[in-house]
Amino acid sequence: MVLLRKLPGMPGWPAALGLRLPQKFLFLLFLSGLLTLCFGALFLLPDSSRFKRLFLPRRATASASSSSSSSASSSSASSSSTRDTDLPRSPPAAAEPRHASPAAPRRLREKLRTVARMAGPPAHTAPGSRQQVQGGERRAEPATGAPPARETRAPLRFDYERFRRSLRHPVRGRRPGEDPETRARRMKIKEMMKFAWDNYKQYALGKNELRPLTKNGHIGNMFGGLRGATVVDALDTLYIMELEEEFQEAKKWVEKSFDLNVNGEASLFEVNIRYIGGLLAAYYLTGEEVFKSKALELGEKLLPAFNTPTGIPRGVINLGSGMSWSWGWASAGSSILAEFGTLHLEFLHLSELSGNPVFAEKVMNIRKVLNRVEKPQGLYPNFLSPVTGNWVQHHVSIGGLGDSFYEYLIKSWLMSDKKDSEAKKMYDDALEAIEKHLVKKSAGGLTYIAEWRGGILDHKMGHLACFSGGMIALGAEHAGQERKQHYMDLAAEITNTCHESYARSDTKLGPEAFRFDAGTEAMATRLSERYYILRPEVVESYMYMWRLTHDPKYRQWGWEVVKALEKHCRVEAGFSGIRDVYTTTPTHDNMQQSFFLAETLKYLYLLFCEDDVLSLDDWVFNTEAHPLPVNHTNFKASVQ
Ligand code: DMJ
Repeated sequence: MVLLRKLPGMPGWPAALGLRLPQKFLFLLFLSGLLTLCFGALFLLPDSSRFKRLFLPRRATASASSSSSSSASSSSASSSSTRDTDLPRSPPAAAEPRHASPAAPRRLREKLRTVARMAGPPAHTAPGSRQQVQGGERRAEPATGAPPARETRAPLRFDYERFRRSLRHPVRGRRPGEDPETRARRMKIKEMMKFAWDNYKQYALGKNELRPLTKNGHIGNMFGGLRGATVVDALDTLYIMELEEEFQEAKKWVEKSFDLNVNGEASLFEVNIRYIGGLLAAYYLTGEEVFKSKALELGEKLLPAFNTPTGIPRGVINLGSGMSWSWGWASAGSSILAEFGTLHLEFLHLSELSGNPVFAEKVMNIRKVLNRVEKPQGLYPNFLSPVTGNWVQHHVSIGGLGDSFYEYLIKSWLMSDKKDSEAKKMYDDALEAIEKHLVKKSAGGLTYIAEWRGGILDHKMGHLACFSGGMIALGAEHAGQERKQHYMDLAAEITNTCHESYARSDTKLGPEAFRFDAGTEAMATRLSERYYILRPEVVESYMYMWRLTHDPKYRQWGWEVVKALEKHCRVEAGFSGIRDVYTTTPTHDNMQQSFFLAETLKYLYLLFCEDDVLSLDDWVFNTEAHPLPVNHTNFKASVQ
């Protein structure tokens, strides 16, 4: 229209053509139609068209190309043009992740060469997702036309039989003669698992968790409309404990009722560790295809969360629409270290089983971003911006918000059959910095790991941080000769401190967090930190310490936990968390957490098994205690 404006002293050009008023009107009508046609044609041009790139705003196209690229971090062009105001706001109903601490607002081994090797022969990468820019907010939508993993599989398949033959130990052990007491204790734990499962099945099958007091089910808002968290979390424990009938019940539910076509906001982290981890483990243990195909299908649904300028995924994803958000409580739209840092093990297996490298590429990119960013004093803060790739806040913790990131570094190395030397180095460096800045000894001689806020120490340890005894012992096995004993000692000291947090309570169960200040040692000082929700971390460390030292005190300590669970947490219809560990008549929270079946009971059971049951030579446990095989590559055979 600017072109048609009459310039002073010059006739307008329709007038210059000597047209009358009706003719002028018709001419203008024709011209505007022509313009509309030309402009519309631009949008019909294929994505790659140079014209489209010339006319459309740079940011939208950049994000489209960055998301389809396997290495999102390299799309820094798009990140530099994206302002913070483009950050998604969290949806009002977004839930907190269960691993978050209550005080905080609840909580390339051989580089890409190895990824390619682990992910199998080159398969074509699924076309990436497109990002939608809506009302100033960037939201991810599912890859339009992205074929599911099954269709992108290379013409090779995972040879399950060959994989099983490669294991160094029978999965459920050889069962040599053993002392009757150990056997009886193991059988007791098996009975507890059966009791927990039977009650879930009777009152809550298909819901996510059992409410054992009110005898009904709980759905919650962590899993984006997915159901059956307890079923999927329990599968491998039922299998390992040889609860055959119960395992078949759980399998049948997965086959018949596990619906992945849901529409709701899920925690990327929780869906990955519980559902993908649980399904993968069930597949590797049994070879049942249904577990593999469900894991791959669900894995595809998580991919849009990675469509950010850096490739660091956001914490919340709508499994139906593929839109993703950061948690509302995470400062400045940041992503959480323990969440985006706890995808590596599962995603490598998704690539291995599908033949589609996209999963491995996503997590290798996370590592690339983490390696690039500067670490204050060598430490990894808990909040990182998925837009800039920089830390948002300097809060460091080996408990909630940080915990399983460190666990996945050492386990990535172990799972790669000790080839992923980059992960090992990252773990070694991180542990060195943690030891230097966070590890302290109390006046009473208890070793603990404090939290760090921009250089100021908070002398508290969360129950979640108690997994670290086991992790440090696992890593110590592979430290140089001179460091090995040092780390074994550190692991034993931390495990002892966590045991003290149990021993000093009236119930002999530990609080959610305990402190070392104002004369307090290994006890909760705040009312809000006195609860116990059937968490596994302390018995997890007992299990590793037992396997790596065979010191009988760890079995003894584990048995004390069994007795305490029976006394204070067992109710008429299942097991329940308690609200205060410092009273012998605690009230119950009416929740049987799915991780009680996945982790707490599994680690207790393994504590009373021979070492060849789920041998550490063959398996690594994901952070939800789902076993994933170590030596898992090179099991491809031609499709018949
Ligand atoms: C589990 O879901 C996992 O262990 C996670 O890493 C954090 N903690 C809970 C159980 O406490």
